[in-house]
Amino acid sequence: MSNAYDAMWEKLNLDLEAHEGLLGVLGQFYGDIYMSQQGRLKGMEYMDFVLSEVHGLRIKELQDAKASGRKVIGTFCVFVPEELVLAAGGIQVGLCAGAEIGKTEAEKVLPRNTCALIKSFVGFKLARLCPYIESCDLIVGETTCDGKKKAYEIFADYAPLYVMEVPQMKTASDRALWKSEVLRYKEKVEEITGNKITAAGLKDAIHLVNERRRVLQRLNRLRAAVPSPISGRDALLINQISFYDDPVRFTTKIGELCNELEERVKSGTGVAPEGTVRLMLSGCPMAVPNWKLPYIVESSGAIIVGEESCIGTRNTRDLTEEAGGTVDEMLEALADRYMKIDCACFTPNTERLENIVEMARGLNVKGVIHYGLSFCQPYLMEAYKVEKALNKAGIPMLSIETDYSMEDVEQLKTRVEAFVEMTR
Ligand code: BJ8
Repeated sequence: MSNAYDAMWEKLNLDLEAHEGLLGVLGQFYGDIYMSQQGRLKGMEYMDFVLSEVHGLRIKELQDAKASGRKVIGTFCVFVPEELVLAAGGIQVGLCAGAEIGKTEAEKVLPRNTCALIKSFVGFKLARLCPYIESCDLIVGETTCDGKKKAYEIFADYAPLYVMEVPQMKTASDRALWKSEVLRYKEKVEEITGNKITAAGLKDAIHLVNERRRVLQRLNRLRAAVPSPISGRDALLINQISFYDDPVRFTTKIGELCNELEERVKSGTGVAPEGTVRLMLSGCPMAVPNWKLPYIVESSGAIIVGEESCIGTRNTRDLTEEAGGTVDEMLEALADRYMKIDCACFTPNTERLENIVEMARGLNVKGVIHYGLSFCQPYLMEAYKVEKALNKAGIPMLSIETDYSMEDVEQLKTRVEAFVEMTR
């Protein structure tokens, strides 16, 4: 079946047949998981539209921006400071890595026991399925987990890659290293875009990214109400879309959706039936279109009211200080803000344990589901300490280890249902 965007995708060297298959599966999956929900907010129509145009209109916007001289930079990790790209007139997109469609291709170059997220981004590139990757003038990797670090060495043979060094600890020398990496990246962004980052440009960019974080914080505060006015699936989708939609438009649209949520909270309208168990997710990021676990949880008598994840509060919790006037003051503020990220790649990582307990208490949840992707050593190992910290606070935790395949859905559902009953 031909599509209005075929010429654009062909120009981007996508495998058109396989890509059509991907869009077909995505559409069906979205219909089953999202459109089947009851009592959705009117504001979610925008998300439905963005998702339906995920490889169409948004890619066209990126191509038009490129034609006017702007550069597109892709990232895989919330450590890469978007503010620098925006300050230099570029566009940053998060490269999603939430589907297993390119797995066969990925396993030709990666060991099979690699996490699904890594296999996904390598697979998307090798199978020529992602118009975002193909639109990028630069892709930025980072030295977080060993899997990503080594996979980038292979990925670099196929795409223009730059790697930022992220420290593993949070001592003064780690902070100094990170600041020097922020500076090195600033120079790289200036070189790629051909634009010098000015104080005025950086100030605007910091404010813009903070505004997007603020609106997502507002969303989090509103969904914390009892009863929760929005499903966890919809809130996750909003967070996922925040990584690639235009930041100004996205912030406006989520502001409107929050107004609608406010009305629901005022009138005490919840999205789920009375007695639905409030749970929180914690762990590895869930990139588009990874909706497997949220769907299982929310069709097992529970509602997800928060995600302690990079596609969730880890990305929105901390704002960058906006008081700085010079480029250097603002770079210091950026370095400080990003060093607060409590990824499991850090050791020790006690802030994460504290943040999880505080979040679970604040959200008034009955339990936490810890989500670890198979072969993800940082999160799977840290789950032990997370469980200990939560149990000490009297909050039960269920640890799930899975990947992107659908083979274990029934088994997961049985475990989640038992956990939901236990917390009840
Ligand atoms: S700051 S969580 S986005 S690194 S799941 S690839 S850790 S083996 S994604 Fe992440 Fe940045 Fe940290 Fe956040 Fe490795 Fe684990 Fe795979 Fe992972």
